[in-house]
Amino acid sequence: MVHQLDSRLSMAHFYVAFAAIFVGGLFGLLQALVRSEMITLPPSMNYYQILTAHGILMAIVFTTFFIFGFMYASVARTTGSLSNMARKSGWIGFIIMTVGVILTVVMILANEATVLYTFYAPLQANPLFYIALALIIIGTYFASFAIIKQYADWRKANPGQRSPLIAFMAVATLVLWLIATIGVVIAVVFQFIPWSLGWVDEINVVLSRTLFWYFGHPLVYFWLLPAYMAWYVIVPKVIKGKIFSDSLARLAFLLFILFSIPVGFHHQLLESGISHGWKFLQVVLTFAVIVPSLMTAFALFATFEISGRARGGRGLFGWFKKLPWRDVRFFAPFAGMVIFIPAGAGGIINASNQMNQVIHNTIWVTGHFHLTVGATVAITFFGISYWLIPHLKGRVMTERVNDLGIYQTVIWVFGMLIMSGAMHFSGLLGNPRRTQVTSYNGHEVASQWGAYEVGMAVGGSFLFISLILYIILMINLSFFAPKGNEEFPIAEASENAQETPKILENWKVWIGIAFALILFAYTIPIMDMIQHSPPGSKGFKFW
Ligand code: HEM
Ligand SMILES: [Cu+2]
Repeated sequence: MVHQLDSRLSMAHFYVAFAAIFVGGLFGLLQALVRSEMITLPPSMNYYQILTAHGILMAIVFTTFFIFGFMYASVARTTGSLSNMARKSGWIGFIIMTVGVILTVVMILANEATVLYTFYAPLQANPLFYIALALIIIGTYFASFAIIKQYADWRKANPGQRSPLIAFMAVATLVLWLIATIGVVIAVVFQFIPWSLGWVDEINVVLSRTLFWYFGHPLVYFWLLPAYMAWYVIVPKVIKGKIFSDSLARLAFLLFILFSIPVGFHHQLLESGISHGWKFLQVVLTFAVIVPSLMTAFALFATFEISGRARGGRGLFGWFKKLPWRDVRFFAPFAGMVIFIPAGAGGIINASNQMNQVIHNTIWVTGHFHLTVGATVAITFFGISYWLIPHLKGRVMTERVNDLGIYQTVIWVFGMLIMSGAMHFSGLLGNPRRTQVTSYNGHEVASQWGAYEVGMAVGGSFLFISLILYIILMINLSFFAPKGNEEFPIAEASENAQETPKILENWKVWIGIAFALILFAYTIPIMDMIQHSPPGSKGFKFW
């Protein structure tokens, strides 16, 4: 059980996450309808304004709040209830993050910050927008402290013992987050805030974008790793199996830290001011991430096969049928895993220098991240919330909610396949992303995009229907479901696996290697950007 005081902390995060995904989803639907010319926005609303709000509410607010809610619960479940200090730090973090979110949204709705969620210079927002973003990040530092402190206390109290896997994974995810946010904090504090306040006239654009992507790429692993926590530790228990290998799981997480940070240039392949050699190095490091990804796929399918065979599945694939397909706790994360296969393949295309030239800044890219974060991560989070919310609220997920949850997942998958498929195909035909009107006066090339944009609107409508169902079910599970005990499933490591080597918990070694790789990949290009920078840019407001 998770202690009641810790449940409250988790639930506070979930409420914000649910509100964010609902409002953000509504904006997403509006965007899809506008692009397909089914509606026009009222004059008080600007397309790029809601696009900014959608990006931030979905990619930053929903994910971050859900992740911390899940991490607090996981750590409290496996290391015991949070210490007073950790819990206090968690609440301080929650309050700072929430104030940051409210201020961000207010600035966007006031049309003072229509700079999209990447807030690329030289677009310039109101200083309060950047200050609000800084608050969100500072809040996460209190939250990270709470979780890392709890883990450190556990290790002190249990010397020589292997820490609970899910707590280790939470800490690994936060190590990644803490290293990654250094980049965006430097950009916001030393570049954007002084520039937007008028203390300096100009901003070094390429440096600001580099610092953004130093953060922006590992950010995607900050979303993904909590989904992996569920895949590695929770799903095996749901299917009554064991964790295939504790050490493999730990090693995979550590490799994600190493290989996800020094690769931000793969988002800047078409950007001047960075020489080809350094872009090439980072692209090579990008592909290294395939290693822990395949390790994960291997370990998960091994668990599925062993568990399916234990239930009497025979033959090459007979075990597959024996998996608990009617259990949303398994079905949703499994759907996420399957979608991750084409999503990951698309990512390999994006990261490849020449192929990137074809899809760069087209809506293919948007299709890609709706498959990865919008489908894989979001669906896994849905799957988690079906059992975690009732567990935290002392209620049970009824069979009816389970079945409706499966429908909700299926509608989301269906909507995402349509919307994201349309985005991928029309992107290949050159359809730009982040563009309100794409008919270009009926130009021949643009006329091919119309049908796909209708597809995007249809897919987006399914997504929104799924979202309404999800919110209803979450309200039910939080406040109305029958009282009782819902299981928080945590699997054990297989007894056949080998002892986990001690080095895997030696953080100094791994953080040291991570910094060495980062210095290797970034020092010279960043010195270059500072020494040979072109004249800086003043701020622009196009809205
Ligand atoms: C109801 C479900 C959703 C719908 C209908 C939807 C729709 C859209 C559309 C049409 C765009 C492209 C707009 C353009 O480039 O002109 C977009 C962008 C985006 N979406 Fe979604 N989306 C949904 C869910 C999500 C989820 C779950 C996430 C992440 C957790 C997400 C993250 C993003 C991001 C980061 C952008 C890019 C914003 C930008 O370019 O600044 N979306 N969405
Ligand atoms: Cu990336």
